[in-house]
Amino acid sequence: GKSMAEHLRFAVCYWHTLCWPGLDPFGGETFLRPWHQAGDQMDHARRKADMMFETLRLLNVPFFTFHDLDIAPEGSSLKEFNRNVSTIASHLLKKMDETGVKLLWGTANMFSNRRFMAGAATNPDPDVFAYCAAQVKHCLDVTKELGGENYVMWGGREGYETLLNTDLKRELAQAGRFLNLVVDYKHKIGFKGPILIEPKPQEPTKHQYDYDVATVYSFLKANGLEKEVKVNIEQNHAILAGHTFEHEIALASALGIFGSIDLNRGDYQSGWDTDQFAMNVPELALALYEILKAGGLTTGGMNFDAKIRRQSIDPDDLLHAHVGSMDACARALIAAAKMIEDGRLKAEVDKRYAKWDEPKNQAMLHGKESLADIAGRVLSENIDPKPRSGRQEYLENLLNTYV
Ligand code: 3MF
Ligand code: MG
Ligand code: MG
Repeated sequence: GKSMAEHLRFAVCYWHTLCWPGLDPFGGETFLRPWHQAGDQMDHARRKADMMFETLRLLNVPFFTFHDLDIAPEGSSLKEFNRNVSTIASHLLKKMDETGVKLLWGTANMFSNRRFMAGAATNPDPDVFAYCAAQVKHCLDVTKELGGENYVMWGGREGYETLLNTDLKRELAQAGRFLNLVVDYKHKIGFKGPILIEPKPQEPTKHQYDYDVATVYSFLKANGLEKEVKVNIEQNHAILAGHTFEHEIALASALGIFGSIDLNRGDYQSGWDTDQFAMNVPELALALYEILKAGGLTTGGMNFDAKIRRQSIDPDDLLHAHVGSMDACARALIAAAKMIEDGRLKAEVDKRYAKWDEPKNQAMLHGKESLADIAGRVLSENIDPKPRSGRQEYLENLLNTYV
């Protein structure tokens, strides 16, 4: 059937691949590309676009992703920025037609400019809220024009540093109104792909509102959007929230909001966007097992939201990084497929819950019995639960035979 790349729907991201020059909080750029230097900004933006397509060709990757600010210079007004974004978008569209490469998703950068320092849609200043509405409108228009299969929103500045200056209830209401406006507009222009919120805790604000999948789901529910909006799950963000990557995927799937993946890796030093390329096969196998159980990647994909390290001045490392991570994903996909086909994992789970299939337990589960009825039955039937094996070491050992 399908090739690995078709199953995994890999995407190269604009921001780490082409825009990031190797900064960290202690030092400046370590590798300057031509477009990081002085010169005509629109010329640089065109060269950057061409370099994106050259990278995609070398890697044979079917999708790319971008922020509006990655593809075009800001200029000195929103009018000029919109014009720049549209001009580069036409250039991208031409390249897409020539190569067959597609856009996995677009997104608006509402976190880099200092105007967003106290929030984007959750800013105490309504002018910032309005500005964000205008910026997202244009980015969604352009994403549609380019045939984007999703539209992503990461609330990079949607959070607070201290509650002492923050009206949390008001800010959450602003976020809800904003998302409803975006969803309404998406329907108005007939954008077919899902809107995806990307949860992340802890950075850059001290408390991010879209902390993790569970928090985003409760926010969607509170705003009546749980059928409209899905999530883009990032490996490093899951780890930063104290979860595992596979937990966030499994939870999103259980809640019916699993959308797409930003792939990278954090470690025990997670934070400040370390975003290493994911190369750990057993870890990826656990994630892909959950993705396969969730029905695979349909509109979503695997976007390499990962950066090469500051010392990787030679652009070859960018290719090695992507190839290495794709290879790890391919090996992990084979392992995950074996985990499913073999059937032993599922059999253990089925066995563990089998007692629920008994009619009296089905009745208890589906509301035919009251709490007092159940209590009466426990006493009259002398129900006395005994410890049962969870088979955990057996399963963890089994896992090692697949990878
Ligand atoms: C931050 C991120 C972001 C998002 C991006 C698109 C800059 O940790 O992961 O990357 O992925 O804004 O949603
Ligand atoms: Mg991301
Ligand atoms: Mg990230």
